[in-house]
Order: sequence, then structure tokens, then C-alpha cells
Amino acid sequence: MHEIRFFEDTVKDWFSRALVRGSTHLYQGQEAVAVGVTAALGPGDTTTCTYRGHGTVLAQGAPLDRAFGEILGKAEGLCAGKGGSMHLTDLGVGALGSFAIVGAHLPISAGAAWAAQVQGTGAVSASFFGDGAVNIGTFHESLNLAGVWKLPVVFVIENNLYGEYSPVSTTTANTDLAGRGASYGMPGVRVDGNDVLAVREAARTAVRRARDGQGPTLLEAMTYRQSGHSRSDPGAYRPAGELESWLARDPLLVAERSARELGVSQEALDQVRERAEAEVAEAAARAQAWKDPEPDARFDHVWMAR
Ligand SMILES: Cc1ncc(C[n+]2csc(CCOP(=O)(O)OP(=O)(O)O)c2C)c(N)n1
Ligand SMILES: [Mg+2]
Repeated sequence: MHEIRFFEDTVKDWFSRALVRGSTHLYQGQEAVAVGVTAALGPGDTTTCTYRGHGTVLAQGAPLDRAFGEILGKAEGLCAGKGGSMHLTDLGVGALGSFAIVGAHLPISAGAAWAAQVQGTGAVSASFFGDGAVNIGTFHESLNLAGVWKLPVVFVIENNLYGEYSPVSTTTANTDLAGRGASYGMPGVRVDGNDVLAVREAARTAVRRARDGQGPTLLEAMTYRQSGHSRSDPGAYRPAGELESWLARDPLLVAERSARELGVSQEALDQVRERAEAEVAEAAARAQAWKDPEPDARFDHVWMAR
């Protein structure tokens, strides 16, 4: 979680200094969701996520330097520098992709789960998406098919209370999003998305269910993005005091509190944070030192109709 936080702080700094063009969607505040769910996954399991996906892909195990390299457009980046911030992908660790089209990846996770079911691999697929995706057609189609075919998939709503600048209640008539699981014959579970141990526990139950052939689960993780929607959004639409109340429940603070209660010393916790900070700084420096791709490389991996 510290690695993701330092990674995102670095990305925010790069974009605000115009070292990277375009936009980025940061994950500070939501780290416990990616880390808690992926902690319940094992080798061979897969994930898909959104354009707010740096945290998920890193939690799956993608290397810090190649993720930075991708954002910087370097040839050593995870996608040879051609995907950028919104499209981090690392098939080697089972991160099947980050998708900028809201809801586009739910059918892909259902498909990965179907492949696992047909091939009998025992693999589970987890799909991370925002509260904004629950009113997209693919949400209904994917959950329904997964329910009917009992696919080994965990659908994870990262409910951060906003879709772009709109509070959930202004776009969704029934804000009990977990409750929608009932419509598709699967359990719907709401969990504190800022408590990594609670998320891991809920995810373990869902993953076990999926692996046992009992089918999918809909998890709704209640969380908050501490930055605006994207680079250019200062988040001025948020009511006074809202950010502060969520910062008081920052997932890193919650995790440290849990660790202390379990007997971990403050010194050990400080070491974890310091090591993460140093690893992220080294990876960032390594990625910045990589050369830009050769101009001719722009035609590699591109399919052109003639
Ligand atoms: C199909 C589609 N419609 C609209 C958009 C524009 N858009 C980009 S992000 C976003 C908000 C999505 O909010 P949510 O799903 O809650 O995810 P969050 O950004 O909060 O993580 C919208 C509407 C899009 N990318 N794709
Ligand atoms: Mg949202």
C-alpha cells in the first residue's frame, strides 16, 4: 500500500510539472481495495481494472520501474510505452488490462473466468470497476452470464462516492449497489474499502466460493479518492469537511493501526514505509533514465489496413 501511495504521489508530481502529457487518474485513498483483493488471489488468477488502475496492476505484482516507464512512454514500459497511464497491462502477472471505457472490461473478466472453467485450471478472475459502471449495459450482461454459468469471477465495485463530478445518489436511484447481486443470483457484500484486512477477508470468501465452483460474488468496497477525478480536477464540488473526514480514515493509517493492534512495532512499520519510499524513488529514477523509443518503433504492434 505504501508503494502504491508513493508511486501515485510521484506520478502526480510528474503530471503537475508537465513531465508527462495527457491526463492521469490517481488511486490515493483506495489502496486497500486493490491490495486486499489481490492478497486473496493466487498464481494464475487474473484481474482487469479501470483507467484508475495503477494500484491494481502494481498490487498484482507488476514491476514498479516498468509501470513508471509505461507512464513516461519509454520502450521498457509495460506496454512498450504505447498505453500510458490509463492502460497498464502485465500479462505475466495476470493483469489483463486497464480500460478507459467505463465497463468495457467486465465481459473480459467474465471471459477469462469462462476460459478457466472450460479448461479446468481452477483460476479465478477479479474485475475492479467504479460505482459509475453499475449503470452500464456490460455490468448487467456480465453479472447475469456469470450468475447463470456460475463463473469463477469476483466483481469488485470501488465505490468512491463519485463518478467524475457526480455523487452516486445523483446518477443511481438505488444506492445499495451490493444489493444488485441478488438480481443475478450471487451474494452481494458491502465492505469497508479503507480497511485492508476487511477487504481481504471478504475477498477470500468470494475467491474460495469461485474456486469451489459456486460462482461469482459482487463486492462493494466503500472508499474515497483523495485526489480529484483526473489531473485537472481540483475536486471543488466536494462538500466542506468530506475530504478531511476520509483522510482521518486513510487506508494506510487504518492498516498501521491494525498492525499495531496485532503487535507490530512502530519501528517495524516505519521501516516498511521507508523501504517502500526508497524502492519507489529508485524505480522512478531508473525509468526516467531509460531512453525514449526509436521513432521507427511507432509502427510496431500497430495493425494497419491497407
Ligand atoms: C462508456 C463511457 N462513458 C463515459 C466515459 C467518461 N468517463 C470517464 S471516467 C467516468 C466516471 C466513472 O466513474 P466511476 O465508474 O465511479 O469510476 P471512478 O473514476 O470514480 O474511479 C466517465 C463517465 C467513459 N470513459 N466511458
Ligand atoms: Mg467512482
